[in-house]
Amino acid sequence: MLTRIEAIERIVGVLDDEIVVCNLGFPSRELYSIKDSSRHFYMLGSMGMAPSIGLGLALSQDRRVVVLDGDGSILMNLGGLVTAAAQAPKNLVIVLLDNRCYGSTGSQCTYSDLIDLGDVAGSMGFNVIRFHEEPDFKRVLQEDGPVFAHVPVKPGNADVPVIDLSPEEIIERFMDEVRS
Ligand SMILES: Cc1ncc(C[n+]2csc(CCOP(=O)(O)OP(=O)(O)O)c2C)c(N)n1
Ligand SMILES: [Mg+2]
Repeated sequence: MLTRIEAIERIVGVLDDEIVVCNLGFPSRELYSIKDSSRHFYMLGSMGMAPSIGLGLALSQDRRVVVLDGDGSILMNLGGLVTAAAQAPKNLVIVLLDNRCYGSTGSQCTYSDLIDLGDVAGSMGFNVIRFHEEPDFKRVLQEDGPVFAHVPVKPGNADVPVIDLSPEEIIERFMDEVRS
């Protein structure tokens, strides 16, 4: 099984001009340390909102939107996922980096241990792609959306620094990118 940063590295390796909305905490720090881009929106503070922001972006422009989310955050706003499934934009890809815990705050267990979030997303109408060992992210980007890629990852965070951009810098350059 990959660590979260290894999975993010592989995703970044296949991205072209997709827009990325990334879960808060270590996932965003890890993405930032692998590669920074004006195409990246690093969530700050709010768990559960990345798919909702991704949905709005997918509905309002044509580029593919890749949401990198965590199990704890997905569970905090399952309603946002239902709305995304019901709106069903073809250009929306949600990648669940499932470490079965709140990894960024000390790896306390989530209920992802008890329920299968791939099954939950499938019952909502997502095109679910499941991975176990080596994820094929090229395939994830080729499928019709809305896609829900379930990627199990090991608990633990990489030793990466905090993001040295202000919230204003993150949103302003991101919105310039999206409008262009
Ligand atoms: C509403 C809310 N509750 C708690 C927190 C504190 N918090 C920040 S990140 C995080 C864990 C997120 O877990 P998950 O989405 O599974 O991502 P992981 O770090 O495991 O990749 C928590 C509990 C928060 N930011 N917002
Ligand atoms: Mg998690």
